[in-house]
Amino acid sequence: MKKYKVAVVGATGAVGQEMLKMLESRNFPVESLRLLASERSSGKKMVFKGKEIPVEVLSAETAKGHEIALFSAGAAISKEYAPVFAKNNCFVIDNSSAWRMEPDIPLVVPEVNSSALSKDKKIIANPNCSTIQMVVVLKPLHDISKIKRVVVATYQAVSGAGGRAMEELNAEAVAWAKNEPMPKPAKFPYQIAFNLIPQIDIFLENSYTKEEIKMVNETKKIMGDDSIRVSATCVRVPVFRAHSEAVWIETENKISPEKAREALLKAKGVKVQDDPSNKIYPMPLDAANQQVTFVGRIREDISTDNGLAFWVVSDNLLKGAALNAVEIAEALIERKII
Ligand code: 25A
Ligand code: L14
Repeated sequence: MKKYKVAVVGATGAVGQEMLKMLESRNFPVESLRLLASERSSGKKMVFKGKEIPVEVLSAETAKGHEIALFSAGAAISKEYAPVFAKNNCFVIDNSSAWRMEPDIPLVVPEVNSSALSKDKKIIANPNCSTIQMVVVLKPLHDISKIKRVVVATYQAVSGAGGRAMEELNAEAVAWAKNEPMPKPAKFPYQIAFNLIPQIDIFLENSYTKEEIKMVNETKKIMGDDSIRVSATCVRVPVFRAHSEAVWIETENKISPEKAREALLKAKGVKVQDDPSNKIYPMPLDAANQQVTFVGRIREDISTDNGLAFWVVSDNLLKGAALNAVEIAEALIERKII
């Protein structure tokens, strides 16, 4: 089997570290691996398959000689460097929001739309974490009967905002336990420990946040259906890993909870955890570090005719980011694109 020259850009970040773990645990065919980050990380070493690899500084020079690059260094870095890698004949799988809504850039969740990948599309966007875990559950239902409307409330873990955000929750919890003064929030606008913050990313003119509008636009693009109406409320919760979502959908024809469960039991990347009488339902503590998306609490939405309600939980750093990126790379190989 052919092996590939792989680079990870933003390797030291919360998502970058998971990218390394996914490449290793899924036995991705790696010929060589280069780790790139900002100057802050230069000189650090990271371990891949038992070997230490030095972290190098991202530059026009280190952007050469790769076949697949996984990016998670924020939108500004992606805007600047993804085209440089692509020009060097490298497929870029980009975790930031920089390219997602560009019409010519595929936005891919392999379970849903790996057919969007092609040889001439060197930059590929990895969707927003909350969108990814929602669409892997929506797609099998959409295939039974067209989804007309989605209402979703998210409960998003702090790791979505990066490594320093995890440190912030930890420091606040420690200060609380020791009865010490709360450190001043830095990554979040308010204390997140023992609190909820109904704002992720900036507010837009229509009073939704940018995160909420990403869910609206990206869902339509990935599902290939502009007519799906989506409304989201995104909330930060004091959880380290795994986003949760309460989802309500309306379909063209009625889908019974039994039929939905049956379809989801067969769906790739999805695990049904739905046995209320035994208190079985998905929770972030159980979903952390798992490579599937969990769905439970599947029931009829009694407030409308053709409605379903359910609860979706997945590790935002894995299926929401690093795992989906590596799965896109695997799909490129499977489809003989690379
Ligand atoms: O623009 P976006 O798309 O909204 O993304 C913004 C941020 O969100 C995270 C990621 O943060 C990103 O920077 N992110 C993006 N997509 C995500 C997703 N789907 C996502 N998080 C979750 N899900 P992060 O902290 O996880 O990772 C940052 C990584 O990017 C590298 N980087 C930053 N600037 C770079 C760069 N690489 C190359 N060139 C640049 N100019 C960054 O490397 C990290 O790998 P680093 O060397 O800057 O950081 C190494 C260590 O230093 C800590 N640190 C970072 N900033 C500071 C800091 N420590 C002190 N002070 C700082 N100001 C990091 O925690 C890391 O451990
Ligand atoms: O668009 O802060 O991929 O939880 C993912 C993490 C947006 C912010 C994205 C978070 C980011 C989100």
